[in-house]
Amino acid sequence: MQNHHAPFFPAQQWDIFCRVIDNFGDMGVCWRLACALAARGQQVRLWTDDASALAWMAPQGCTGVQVRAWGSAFLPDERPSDVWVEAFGCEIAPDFIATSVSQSSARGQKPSWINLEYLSAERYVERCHALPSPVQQGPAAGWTKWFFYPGFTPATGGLLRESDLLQRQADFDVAAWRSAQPRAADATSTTPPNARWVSLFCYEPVALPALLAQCAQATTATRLLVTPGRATAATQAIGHEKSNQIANQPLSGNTNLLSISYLPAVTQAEFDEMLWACDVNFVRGEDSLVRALWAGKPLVWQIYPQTDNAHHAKLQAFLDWLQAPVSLRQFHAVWNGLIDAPLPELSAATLQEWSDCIGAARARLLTQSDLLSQLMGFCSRER
Ligand code: TRH
Repeated sequence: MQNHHAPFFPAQQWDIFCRVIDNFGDMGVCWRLACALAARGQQVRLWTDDASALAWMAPQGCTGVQVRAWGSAFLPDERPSDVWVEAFGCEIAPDFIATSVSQSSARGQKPSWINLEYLSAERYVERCHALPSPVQQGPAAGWTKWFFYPGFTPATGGLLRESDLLQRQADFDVAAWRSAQPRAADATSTTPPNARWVSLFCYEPVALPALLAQCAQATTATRLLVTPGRATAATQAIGHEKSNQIANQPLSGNTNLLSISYLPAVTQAEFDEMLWACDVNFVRGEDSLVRALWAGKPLVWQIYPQTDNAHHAKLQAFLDWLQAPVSLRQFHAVWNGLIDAPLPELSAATLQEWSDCIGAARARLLTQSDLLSQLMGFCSRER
C-alpha cells in the first residue's frame, strides 16, 4: 500500500544485496532501508549471506520485505527488479545478474543499479555522490552503476530517517522506560532519581577502565546499560571485582556510584528507545551513530577500526562536521585510541556543552532530505 508520505512513486520491486562482514552494521543498515522502503509502499527482496542477526534485530519481520538466501534463484513468476541496491560494495551474485539481464531485455527495461556506500563525513563524499560507474564486464557489460553516498550535508545522499521518527520520539516516555528496567545486578538499592543513565555499545576501547573508574568516582551516580556481545565482554573483562572495588571507593564521601546492567539483544526499535532514554550514548560503527544523532543526546562514537588507520581521518571529518567542542574532540581521541591521555571528565558543564553541540547538529540534519527520499527521487530520475 502506498502511504501518504510519497504519493509520487509507483510501487517498485527493490532488490537489496547485503553480505555480512562482521558485527551488525551491514545488516542493521540494510534492514532499516528495507523496512523504510516497505513503509513507503515498495516491494523489497533482501538477499543476504547471513540473516542470523535478524532473529533478534527484527524477529517480527516486516510486511513487504522478503529475506532471501544469497545466490538463491528467483521463484517462478517473480516480479523482475526495478532497482538493485548493492550495499557496501558487496558484488551481486553473477547468476542473479545473468537472469536479470535476460529478463530486462525481454521487458525492454533495465533496473537502476545503486552502489550504496559506507557513511563518512569526508570531503570526497560530496564529490563522488551520484557519480556513474560504467559496468565493463560480465552479462551486464554496458550498464551503469551509480554511487550513492550517505552523508551529513545537503550535497550527499543524507541519512536514513523514518517519516514517523520525530513523532515516535515525541511520544516516548523516558520515565516509564527507566522504571521498567530491571534493577542492575550489582545494585544494593534502586537507582537514585538524579542518576546519569549511560548506554554502552562499543568494541574494546582502551579507555573503558578509565570510564568505569570515572563513573564510580563521580559525585553523580551512573546507571550503565551495557549492550550484549563485545561491549559486555569488554566490560566484564575488566572484572566485576575490580569494578566493585572502583565503585566502592569512598571518594567524595559516596559509595556504589556505578551500577552496571548487562542487557539482552533487543530489536532495532527497542535499541533506539534505549538511546532516547539515556543521558549519554556510547555508540559504534555506522548505524548506531546515526541513531544517536537522532536521539540528540550527548554521544561518544567508537569508529569501526581499519588496519591502515584510515578511520582516523574519518573520525576527524565527523568531528569537524559536528563542530565538536574541544572536550568532545579530546574525549573521542582518547576513546578511539588516537592519543594516550587521561579521559576528560564527564562533568555536568561538559555534558551540557555536548548536548548543545549534538542538538544543533541534529537540527541541521533535520533541515536536509532523508536518504530514502533522495534515493527514491534519484532512481525515478535515472530510470
Ligand atoms: O555492529 P557495528 O559495529 O557494525 C559495523 C559498522 O556498521 C561498520 O561501519 C561496518 O563496517 C562493520 O559493521 C562491518 O555497529 P552499527 O553500524 O551501529 O550496527 C549495529 C546495529 O545493531 C544497529 O542497527 C543497531 C543494532 N542493534 C540492535 O538492533 N539491538 C541491539 O541490542 C544492539 C546492541 C544493536
